[in-house]
Amino acid sequence: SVGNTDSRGGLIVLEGLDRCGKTSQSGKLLSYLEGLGHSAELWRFPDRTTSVGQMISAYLLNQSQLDDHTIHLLFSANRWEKRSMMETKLKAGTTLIVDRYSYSGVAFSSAKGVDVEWCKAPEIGLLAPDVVLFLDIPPEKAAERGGYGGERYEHLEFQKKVAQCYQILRDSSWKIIDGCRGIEEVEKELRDIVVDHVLACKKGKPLSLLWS
Ligand code: NYM
Repeated sequence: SVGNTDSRGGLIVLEGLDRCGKTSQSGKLLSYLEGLGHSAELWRFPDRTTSVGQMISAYLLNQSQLDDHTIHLLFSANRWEKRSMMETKLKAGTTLIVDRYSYSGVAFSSAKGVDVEWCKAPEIGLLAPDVVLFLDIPPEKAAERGGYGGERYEHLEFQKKVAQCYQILRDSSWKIIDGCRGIEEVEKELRDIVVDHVLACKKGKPLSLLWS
């Protein structure tokens, strides 16, 4: 038998405000999936290792100034430069857990006043996530967690605007997760959702493209 040559990995995206717990939960999900014997990798955007990523990093660290549209397109380019590798990995059966994706791109830029449809346009044709896990936490609560790293965007007033912009991006691929609970409780909820989606992908759910 040729086995499941059609089975692919899942594209699992975590989104939310800064300090919502995404990064810790992404790591936990990776260990969990690997423990179950699935092939999985942890990815994040921005990917600061590429030359585009280094320009983004300098901007976030306030070491450079860029026009709002310019930085938006760099964030998008940073996803486009990873698109083919992403598709290759998924088709080879590896599940990708991705810490931030196009929704961060649109939410953070439109929070600065850039038109939402303009923000979405360069994301069209990127791979659509199988599920978006949105860790929902009020901006005030995230700010209380402390440790905003001092990068651009990391202050309460701006995060409130980002929260509103995320709202209008919600669609049927989103799961809204109450991120105010303890780390283990959130982890437990995420595990079941992710496993369901990984299995659906394995069984042949087709890949689709943004925005769909
Ligand atoms: N960010 C992230 C954007 O503004 N646009 C994007 O497309 C992405 C992926 O970068 N405050 C913002 C959100 C974060 C910041 O992300 C850096 P992180 O997860 O802190 O490295």
